[in-house]
Amino acid sequence: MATLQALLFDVDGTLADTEKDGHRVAFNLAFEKAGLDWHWDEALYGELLAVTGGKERIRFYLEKFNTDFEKPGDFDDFVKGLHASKTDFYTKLLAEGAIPLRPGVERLINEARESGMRMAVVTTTTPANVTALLESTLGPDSESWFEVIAAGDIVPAKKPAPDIYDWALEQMNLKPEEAIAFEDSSNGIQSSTGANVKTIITINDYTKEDDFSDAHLVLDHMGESDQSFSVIAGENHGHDYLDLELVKKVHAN
Ligand code: XBP
Ligand code: MG
Repeated sequence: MATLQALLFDVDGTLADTEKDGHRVAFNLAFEKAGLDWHWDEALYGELLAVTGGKERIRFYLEKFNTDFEKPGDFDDFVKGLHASKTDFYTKLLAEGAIPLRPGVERLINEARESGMRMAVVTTTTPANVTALLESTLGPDSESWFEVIAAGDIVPAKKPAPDIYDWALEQMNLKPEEAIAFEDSSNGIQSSTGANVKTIITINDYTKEDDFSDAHLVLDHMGESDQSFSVIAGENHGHDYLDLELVKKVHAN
C-alpha cells in the first residue's frame, strides 16, 4: 500500500458553497450588464451544473434551455466576453467576503500544512476564481500553500474527464495511489476516480442526490471538533470530524 503524500482539493462545492451564491449570481450580473434578459434561478442552475466550466455552461444553456436566442456571428468571442465579465463579478463578490469556507476545510488544510503533507487544487473553475477564494478566506499568501493549481482551461477536457487529475499528478510526480481527492459532485468523482485517485465526498444541496458509489467516504461536511459530520456512506473509523488521521485511514483501506 502506497503512503499518502498529497491531498487534492476540488474547489467549488468542496472548499466552499460557491455555486448558488457566487457563480450563479455572477453569471446573472454579467447577463444583465450585457443587456441580456437571461436569468438563471437556483433550480435552473442546478440543471446547468450538469456541465462544468462557465463558458461550456453558457453554451449548454443556449443549446438546451434558450434555443430561440439568435447567436451573434462572432459567437466564440461573445461567450468569452460574457464569461470574462462573469469572472470579474465573481472575483469581486469573493473579495467582498461573500462566501465562507465549508466546515472543517480550514482546519484540515492547516493540519496538512503543519504536518508537511503536500497539497494541490484540482478544479474546472477559472484560475482567478481560485486565487480570489483562497485569498479572501485563508489569507493573501495561501495560494502558495498549494504546490499545483490545476484549473480552468489547462486541459481541454474538463471534469468529468480525468485529464485535470492526470495533469496535477504528473506535475507533482505522484502516482494516483499516493494521493487522495476531496470532491462534492458526480462530475468531480468521475474525474478523480477516472484518474484512479481515492476520493472523499462532502455533499451539498446541489449534489446530495448524485451517485457516489465509487467514493471511499461520503459525508455531509468535514466537521469540526464541536460540529460532528454525518456519515452518508463508508467507514468513519470512530472519528466524528475529518482530520488527517481519518484521511490516512480512509486512504489505507
Ligand atoms: C465547478 C464548475 C465551474 C464553475 C464555474 O468546478 O463547474 O464550472 O461553476 O467556473 P469545480 P468558471 O467543482 O471543479 O471547482 O466560470 O470559472 O468556468
Ligand atoms: Mg465541485
